[in-house]
Amino acid sequence: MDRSTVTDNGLSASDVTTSTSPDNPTTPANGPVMTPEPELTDGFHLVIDALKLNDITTIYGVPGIPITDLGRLAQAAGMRVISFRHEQHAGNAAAIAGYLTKKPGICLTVSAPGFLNGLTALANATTNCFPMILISGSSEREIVDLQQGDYEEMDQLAIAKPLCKAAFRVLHAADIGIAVARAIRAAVSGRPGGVYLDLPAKLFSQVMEAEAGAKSLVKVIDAAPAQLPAPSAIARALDVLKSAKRPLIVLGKGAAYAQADEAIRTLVETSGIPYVPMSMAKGLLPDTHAQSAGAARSLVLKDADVVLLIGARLNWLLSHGKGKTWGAPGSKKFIQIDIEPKEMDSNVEIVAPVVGDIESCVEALLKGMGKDWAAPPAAWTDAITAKKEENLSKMAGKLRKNAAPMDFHGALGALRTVIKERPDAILVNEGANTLDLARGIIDMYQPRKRLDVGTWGIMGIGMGFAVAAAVETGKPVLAVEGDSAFGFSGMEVETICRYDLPVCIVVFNNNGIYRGTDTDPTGRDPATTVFVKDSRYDKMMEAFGGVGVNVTTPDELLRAVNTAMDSGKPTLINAVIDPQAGTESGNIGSLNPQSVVKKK
Ligand code: ADP
Ligand code: TPW
Ligand code: MG
Repeated sequence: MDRSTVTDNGLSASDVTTSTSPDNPTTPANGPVMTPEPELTDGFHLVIDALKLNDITTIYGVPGIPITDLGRLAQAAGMRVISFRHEQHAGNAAAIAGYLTKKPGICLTVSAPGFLNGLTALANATTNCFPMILISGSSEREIVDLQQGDYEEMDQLAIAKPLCKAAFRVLHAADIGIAVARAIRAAVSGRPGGVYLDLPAKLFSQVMEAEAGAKSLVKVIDAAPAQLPAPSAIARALDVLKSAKRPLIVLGKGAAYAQADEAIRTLVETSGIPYVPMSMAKGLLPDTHAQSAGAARSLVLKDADVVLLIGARLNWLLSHGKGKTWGAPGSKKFIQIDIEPKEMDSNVEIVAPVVGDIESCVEALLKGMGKDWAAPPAAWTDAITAKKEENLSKMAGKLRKNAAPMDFHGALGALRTVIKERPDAILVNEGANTLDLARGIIDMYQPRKRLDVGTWGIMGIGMGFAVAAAVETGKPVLAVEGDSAFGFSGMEVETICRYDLPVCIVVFNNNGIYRGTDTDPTGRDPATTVFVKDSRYDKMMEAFGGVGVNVTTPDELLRAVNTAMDSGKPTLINAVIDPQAGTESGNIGSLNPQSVVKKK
């Protein structure tokens, strides 16, 4: 029997609920008056009650010892419990749920191997500033600490610590309430990120009086308090911005996360400053906005003299704020809005650091700008518009090609139309060419609708993100996946079918990683980057009762996606892409070291 179903006193967990049974006799028919039995609760129920008290209503996870009953009881208590086939995808779902809702997403795993499977997602969430809590069962402390070989023995707390913002272990049922509260606050306050909560098996069956249990719970007050910028920091930032001849705003996913959509739009429009969105900030303002310089990105990064970063780090995705991308050395002044003070001067000097939450900072800037803020010089904005038009018309021709086999542009041209017509759909995107080209080609129109591989460029987020996007928002999801990228989480198509989610997956099937044309020089094996030729990923979806479609032209692709999205049925479209069409590493070939040594 699953150890988790039996409590210390031998009752099954459901017997010791916070039952208010009316037939709990206080006065036996003939006998002395007895004090009523106190109602009991246990660790299982306290965890669930603590989450619910804090308005957390969904758990993503994989069941097993010691958390099987936790999932069952959570479901019985009205929570949504989404069971995955692998913890990494449950973790990715929790992370992106956190990003979409500003409440920590919950991932629930079993001890050691399940925990480790979830850890990649926890680390990725922390790296991307997504709030999530990985709750993992663990084995008995006494045995683990003496390394006596318990079932799934592992010192999970120590392993999780360097990969998250905070890590806590709970040993007493009476501490569950405060531990959950701390975990929530740690995940969402300041810079959001991953938190680990270690719950040893014994904790779940610890019993205490229900009344004391209820009192031990904590509803977090103001989990992510506003952090106001100093007025002097705002004045300094405005001075620098005012001096600019060629100003630029860079919007990052921190800005999208902040849900300060109106304030950000007003700042952009009041200032008249052109902006570029980072990948997941696309749609914060519609990509078709007149001030979007996305299609002239190289030009604006190189030529801008003052750059206002809003929730975007100067990491590799922005070439660390220096080098060729950013033009002549010393030609830039950076203003940075971020909630994390340590982010300032991470790569280059920040002449005007503005530390605070984005909404407060943007509102303070707006107030300081007043009504008479002068728009940037027309020479600057006109040059950007001209470059944009040139680049967009160059691209337009490529997008209309209705050839078979498809190239990336032809196929993405069709998907661009889909999102234009269905701007509230959520786009999940991973791969190399499939990612980089989709990011450039598919315009986004609404905030937080583009979810992708983020700061690490991690493959495998696809199905986890797609599930959570559908569950959390109820909107249709379009997952645009390289064939390699899809393989990392492909088994979760069963999960998508099981929960009957409105997810349409398009696999860009070019027979491999980057291209499908490599060969093993020795002629023995397949090349390291290629897959089975002409695979039919659509059959995977059919295996679980979903709809599978094979398409070879952009027109067919467009029709198939529209049908899928109208029906809301789980669908996988195998889009046959020319195996020669891609380039090594997509747009980041420059980061890919290649051997220059020729062996004889
Ligand atoms: P991108 O990859 O889109 O460039 P990053 O993940 O590099 O974005 O940067 C996001 C930044 O946003 C992080 O430095 C994070 O501290 C910051 N951030 C997240 N939420 C907020 C918020 N509410 N207020 C201010 N800064 C935030
Ligand atoms: C967890 C390395 C980056 S992109 C990619 C891999 C394996 C797949 C690219 O092929 P795909 O796309 O998806 O078919 P396309 O259109 O170019 O053919 N493991 C992890 N993360 C990363 N980033 C890798 C490996 C990688
Ligand atoms: Mg591929």
